[in-house]
Amino acid sequence: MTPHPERPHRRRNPLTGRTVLVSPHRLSRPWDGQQDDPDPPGPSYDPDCYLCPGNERANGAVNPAYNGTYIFDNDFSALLEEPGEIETTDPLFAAEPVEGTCRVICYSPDHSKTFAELSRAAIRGIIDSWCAESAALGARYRWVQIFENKGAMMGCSNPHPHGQIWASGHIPDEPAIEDTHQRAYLADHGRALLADVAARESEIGERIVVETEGWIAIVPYWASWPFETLLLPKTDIRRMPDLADDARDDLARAMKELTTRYDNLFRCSFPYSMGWHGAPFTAAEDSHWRLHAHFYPPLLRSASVRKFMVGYEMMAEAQRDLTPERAAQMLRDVDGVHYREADGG
Ligand code: H2U
Ligand code: ZN
Repeated sequence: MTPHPERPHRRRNPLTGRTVLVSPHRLSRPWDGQQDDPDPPGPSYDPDCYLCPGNERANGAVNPAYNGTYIFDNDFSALLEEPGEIETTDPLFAAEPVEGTCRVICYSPDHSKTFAELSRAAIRGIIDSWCAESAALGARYRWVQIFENKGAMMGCSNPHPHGQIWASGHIPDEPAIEDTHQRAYLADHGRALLADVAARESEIGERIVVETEGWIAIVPYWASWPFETLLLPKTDIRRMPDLADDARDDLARAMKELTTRYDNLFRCSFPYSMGWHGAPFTAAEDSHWRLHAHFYPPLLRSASVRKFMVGYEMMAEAQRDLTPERAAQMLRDVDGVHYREADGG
């Protein structure tokens, strides 16, 4: 299943049609295991944090004394509910109006916790909030983008565990590209693309990072980031609000294990951008869709040594040295218990 494991080759991403150049021969020796010292845990409450319970935000609003998750409208929303008037058909300077709304979701009142350190029940609470928000926003907008920027390296403004939800009347570029490719795959093969991916990867095994009864997380065959993963349901689930009670519990288990393995790899709060893609909230046919999450972590060799997507990646196509198979193996080899829990912290 691994083409020319020691020779440069190109792999195609069937979700996007993009290509990654894999150059395994450049990794002549395995990584030497050097690790940075883990950061000490921060305080559970930070009086200067704009997400902690009871604190004032940048626009003067005060957060309630919340438990579990807390969701509010982004004080600096990138999308506005009223579409503008702009419309131009100029082929060089095209623009169109947009409408939407942006929300912020605090995962926990505890400022010091990373996603992986939250209890399974707390993660289940986040999943319930994601489902409720997608259902409510999906009734008004075609696309609901749930995502998280984690860590300063990914441009996250605050270590307090939180994510974002942006809903829009239009379907943005990335999901639009995935829509096209999933639709074409179903037309060509009679099966949903990601249903086939989940089934084949479960069978092959070498790219699996976490597998539960209903979910599978893999370093995809076509991953461009070193430790990129794709989290998929094994059954026909198309959108977040379709998740039944037991599938949510099982997802909480899978996400806790996946994020724990990430944190344990370099013994740090593993930075990443993650986000959910599911069928758009339109009346259109959507049997080609499967709900899934992408995790795009920037790290390569340690808590401080990152992969840069520059040069060849910007000018030509994505490139990696470490094979997805080896990355999956490294994530499988670390402990399933978070290092801070194991250290008694
Ligand atoms: P990050 O998840 O990338 O850190 O972004 C946090 C968001 O929180 C960001 O979109 C919003 C910013 O606009 N925010 C508020 O809504 N209120 C605040 O008081 C500060 C930050
Ligand atoms: Zn805080």
